[in-house]
Amino acid sequence: MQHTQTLSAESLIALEEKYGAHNYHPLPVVLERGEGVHVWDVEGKRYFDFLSAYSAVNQGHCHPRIVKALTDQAQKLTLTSRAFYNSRLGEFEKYIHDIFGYDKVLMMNSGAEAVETALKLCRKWAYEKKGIPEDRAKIIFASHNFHGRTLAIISASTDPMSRNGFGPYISGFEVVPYNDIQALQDLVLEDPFLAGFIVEPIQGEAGVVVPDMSYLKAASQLCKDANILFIADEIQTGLARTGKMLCVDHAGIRPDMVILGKALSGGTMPVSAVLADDRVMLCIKPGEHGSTYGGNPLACAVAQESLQVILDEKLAENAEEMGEIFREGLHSLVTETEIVKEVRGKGLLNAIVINCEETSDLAWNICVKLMENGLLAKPTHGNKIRFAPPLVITEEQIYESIAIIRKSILTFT
Ligand code: IF1
Repeated sequence: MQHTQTLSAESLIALEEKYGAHNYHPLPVVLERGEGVHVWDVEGKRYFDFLSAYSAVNQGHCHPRIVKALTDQAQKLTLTSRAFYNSRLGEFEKYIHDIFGYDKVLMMNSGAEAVETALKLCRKWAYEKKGIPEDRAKIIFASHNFHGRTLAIISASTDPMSRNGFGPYISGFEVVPYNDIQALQDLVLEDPFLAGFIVEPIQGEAGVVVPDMSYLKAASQLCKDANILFIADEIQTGLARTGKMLCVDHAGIRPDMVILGKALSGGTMPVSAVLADDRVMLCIKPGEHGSTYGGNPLACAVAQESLQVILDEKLAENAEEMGEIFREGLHSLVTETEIVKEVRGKGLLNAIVINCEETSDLAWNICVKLMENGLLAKPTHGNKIRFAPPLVITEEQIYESIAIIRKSILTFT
């Protein structure tokens, strides 16, 4: 039976308050429908979505081709487990091999699961191929990283919100300052048990921190010279978000492992993947890793169409072009008003740094004003507002969004 909306926003919020865990602090808006760059709340008000579910909706909300792939497959076969073969996985594995050029892929569900998979592959490779003594492998993370919320991943987090109160932590991780090649080199030269370096090519959660493009290339070379696996977490930056298919493409490097998630399914269902060559991927043998839903036929059907939409609609090129317009359109705020410190980003992964303490509620209040003016965005780490619309956004929509953002911010000066 068609679900007809009867409850008001207030009553729906009250239900979440009463019956749901309080692990988020959402903006006071209740969304009911999405299409392209727009979402509508339960009162029928339309918004530009400038979060894209943290870059999971790069192809736009409810993209018709992706929804069709979902519904067609859902009426045939959704899940078999990997106890048996299925008719979609092998075809998708070759498809993603042909796009990214890695020997193999290991399919998982959430981004954190794929990151955990990459960490396990890295340790296995260290013991079986690099010859590091059992249980001595170390993996390097960058400060202010965000790779998910599992106990292993938060054990390497430098963010008190993500980490505090969840000990004891998992050992075997080192942290170096992000975008500091000397610090990475010092560690690499002194520690013989290093197995890998996992890094976001642009740090999303930290507030869209774009490193020097020389950093990624130098870090990749350092790892190669020291026989350490370079692991790129492209869960948020990948799949055309920064103006290239992978963010590392801007630096012209080929990581030893690439981790994908979010927009891999166009925002329909959790699908993630780890890409690697045989020398790494085959270190995990049958029965040593897996998941009930990993590589299910529904996920493969959706992921294949989601990737094809990115290619067919040239979303990377559009992200590059619209991103330039977006930053250009907002740059003058830095000189026009005291409250904007910086406008930064790459492609359509951008952020505005608000000139206030991280504890201030100014960024939040600006986001409430943006919401009133018909645009949804969310602060990250207190004083940065991330702006990441679906990559299908048109030039006209970008200019309309710039006007809303300017108007909203200038009401605070
Ligand atoms: C939340 C942050 C963004 C990610 C990168 C792995 C994962 C994520 C680079 C894990 C997930 C999401 C998680 C969500 C909010 C959002 C987020 F604010 F948490 F940090 F985008 F920046 N690597 N990011 O960005 O993927 O397991 O969630 O599928 O946890 O609040 P996941």
